Amino acid sequence: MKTLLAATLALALPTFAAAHEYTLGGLEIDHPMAFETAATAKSGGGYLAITNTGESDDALIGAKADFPKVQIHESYEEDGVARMRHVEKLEIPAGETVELAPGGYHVMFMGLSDPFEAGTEIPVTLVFEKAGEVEVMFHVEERSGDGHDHSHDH
Ligand SMILES: [Cu+2]
Repeated sequence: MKTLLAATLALALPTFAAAHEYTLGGLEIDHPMAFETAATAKSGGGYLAITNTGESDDALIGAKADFPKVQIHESYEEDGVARMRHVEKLEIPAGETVELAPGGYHVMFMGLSDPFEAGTEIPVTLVFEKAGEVEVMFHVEERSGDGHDHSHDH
């Protein structure tokens, strides 16, 4: 069983590593991903880039996934301490790209019962103020080891 699983993962890896994107109206959603989490992690961050190729502004107003709580967050620093706050509405101005990346905006998946494992996918519905909803797959990727550690407690 273990061998079979390893073989399947190896076959699937090139696909997972490749960039993937989605479009919804004038919005282009590029490479939704999350990093694998520690076994005890109760939350994990999701990252992606959203480009508004349309003529009018839009906004990301939420995300839905199969976890007890999912919110759009913004990381910031206060007195040298890394903190996060819930963002009700993340503006995606016409003609601009907004990146959700470690250290900034992210989709926060909270109340995990199992850790995120590299090579798996998380289905997430992104909710936009005007364009509506779109389901995308967040690819779970390995941490490089020397990158930013975005794990944090709530
Ligand atoms: Cu967060």
